[in-house]
Amino acid sequence: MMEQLDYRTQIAKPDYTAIRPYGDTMNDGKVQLSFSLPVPDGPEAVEAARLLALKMGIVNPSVVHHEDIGENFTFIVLYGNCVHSVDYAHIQVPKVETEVMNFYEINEFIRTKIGRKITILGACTGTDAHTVGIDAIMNMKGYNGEYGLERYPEIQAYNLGSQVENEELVRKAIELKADALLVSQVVTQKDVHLHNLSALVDLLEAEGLRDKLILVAGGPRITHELALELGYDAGFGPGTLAPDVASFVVQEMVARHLQ
Ligand code: B12
Repeated sequence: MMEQLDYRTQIAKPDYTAIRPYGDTMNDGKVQLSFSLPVPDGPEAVEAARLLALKMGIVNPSVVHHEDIGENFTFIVLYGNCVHSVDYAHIQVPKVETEVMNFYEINEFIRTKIGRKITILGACTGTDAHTVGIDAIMNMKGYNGEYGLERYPEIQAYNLGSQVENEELVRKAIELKADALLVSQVVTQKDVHLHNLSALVDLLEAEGLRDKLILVAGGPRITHELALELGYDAGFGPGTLAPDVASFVVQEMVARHLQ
């Protein structure tokens, strides 16, 4: 039987109940993997990589690059065909559903629906020293064409920087009467982010503050689903811009009568 073709692209239509990676023909399962092995470079390293790929469900694995990266470690790049598929049609992912407004709409929303300036604190907490993510959201000059929250006339934005202890963040939240806390976690080694994010929720609950403010987590490995599980109101991942967060915060404040 002839495959069904999309008239614009002339590419066979995928079966959404069994999605596989796409290389150059539908369902070919083509993937590229890269990883390091703790063994010296050589034919044995290449064979080890090939055997591992087979165990991962990759058929016809072909190592296209291998390189000594020092101290008996080898960097590998291989291609192959993934034989597994997933049912895309039935995937449901929790996501932030609020409408994203622009800079002007957000300030107008605050003026008309909240009626006062709001206070937002941002910090990269615990031992995490990666400031670039939280700066992208907070900094006056902004990121990727969008002003950061410090630029918003209706928002008093305080960026506390990196390696901020949860206790210090809570102390500042009380002092500045924060409406929202934005917490950045980039390092996830040994699940340090999970412990740190949960500890903040516990502290806020102990202070009777948790329900009185909007709590948002963000970082490259943070999803909305994870944030909800940890007791946050929302989670934002890679590519987030200030209006995404600000839109959520102000609409959530109104929905929860926190004006
Ligand atoms: C720059 C960098 C550093 C710099 C940080 C400088 C600084 N002032 O920030 C320095 C050199 C200090 C550093 C140190 C380390 N780093 Co580093 N670093 C990076 C690097 C290359 C880029 C990170 C970055 O700036 N991204 C750009 C920003 C814009 O993206 P983002 O953080 O994802 O932010 C966006 C979203 O996630 C979201 N977002 C982020 N936070 C928040 C918060 C809120 C509330 C919201 C709404 C949204 C939001 O919005 C942002 C904009 O869209 C990454 C690798 C990579 N390519 O990502 C490694 C990386 C993050 N580092 C890593 C590691 C391991 C370390 C060290 C532990 C290394 C070491 N052994 O010493 C140390 C840790 C230091 C510490 N105590 O934290 C690992 C983390 C692995 C892991 N999963 O845990 C990475 C992934 C590198 C790697 N592949 O191994 N690092």
